[in-house]
Amino acid sequence: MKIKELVAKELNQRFGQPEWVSFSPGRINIIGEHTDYNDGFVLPAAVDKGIAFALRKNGQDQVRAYAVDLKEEQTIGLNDLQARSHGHWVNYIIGVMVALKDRGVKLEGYDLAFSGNVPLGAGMFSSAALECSLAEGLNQLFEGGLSTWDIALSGQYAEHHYVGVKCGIMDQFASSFGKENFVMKLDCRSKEFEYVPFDLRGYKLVLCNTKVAHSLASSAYNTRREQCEKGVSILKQYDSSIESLRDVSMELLQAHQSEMEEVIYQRCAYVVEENNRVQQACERLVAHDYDALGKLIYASHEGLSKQYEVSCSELDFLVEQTRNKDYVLGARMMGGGFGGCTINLVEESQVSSFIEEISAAYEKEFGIAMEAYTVVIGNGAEATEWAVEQPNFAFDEH
Ligand code: GAF
Repeated sequence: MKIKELVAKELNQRFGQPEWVSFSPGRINIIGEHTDYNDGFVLPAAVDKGIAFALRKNGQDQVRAYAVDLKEEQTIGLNDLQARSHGHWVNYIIGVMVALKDRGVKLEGYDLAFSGNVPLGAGMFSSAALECSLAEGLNQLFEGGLSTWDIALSGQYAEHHYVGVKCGIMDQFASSFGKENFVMKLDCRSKEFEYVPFDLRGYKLVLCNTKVAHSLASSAYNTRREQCEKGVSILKQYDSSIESLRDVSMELLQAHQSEMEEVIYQRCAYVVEENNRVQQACERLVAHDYDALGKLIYASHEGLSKQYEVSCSELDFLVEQTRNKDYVLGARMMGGGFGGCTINLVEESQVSSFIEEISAAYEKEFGIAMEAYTVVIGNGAEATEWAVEQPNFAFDEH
């Protein structure tokens, strides 16, 4: 059963007929990691997998929320939008509701059921998909009139204040603005972006999921952000126009290397270089110069692993395994790090043997059955009125 039908059916069985069903996708990122919160550039795209919500008003002063995949129901009082214990899935729901209320959406009581087919913890950002799917669904259910940027920013608000990760905007942006067959080059400072045709001639992007998610991910993420800010505060003394690492050149950074701890210098150097790589990668993608694109992708991994130190042995192993395969042009860890996926640029005709070989090697090394996906680029967040979308949909088990 398709995911939208599944959540509609679950909502109907538990609470009643859905009014709106929303869907928002996970994302990939070709290059530009940890650049978004430094006001830099990113090159993400939405995928064809994500999170769906079915929603209906319930005329009560509470929200009844059902997590289909966890088989768990929670109740949220409309006047009790406090965060629950750290890591609880309900915090995503509460965070999005607070963000929408702050933007003037008049929320009433409602019921929801949600489910996902984006692999959890795979670094394809299921949490942004969840936030943006709910935000768009509630926006329609309560006629909030919010823009696509409002949806993305509401998701980011929930992440910052209710999940505890001071993330950039890349994931929620990609989940909201994604467009089939396009990647997006986003300037995270100006919020301007362009859709770049995604037409990999003879190549495919393949994700290899390590199936590990090391627990230090969110604390290390916030620490990296602070280290970048530290670098900026040092450099600002020499040039007051510097607001973020986006404004810093390698020359300036090198000139002041001795004034900062080595770790701060390495973090900053990675970000400055990665920003340059995004610009180059975008040009190489458009020019169908995949050899050069692949080299930039490998260089990104080097930086993430050695300078930014957000990789882990599983991700490094998967990247190393590609080095002697001449049909793989580039590979790197993707997303925040410490687990999740690698993204690989692979010759189309070799995709199956690539997956077979790398899975066997990974299992031998770590005893974990890796998962692989060939990337299909999809559209961003959307919501449809369910009765209109599915006039003849029969809830026969009700
Ligand atoms: C996570 C964050 F949510 C993004 O904002 C981004 O910083 C990414 O890590 C690293 O590029 O996905």
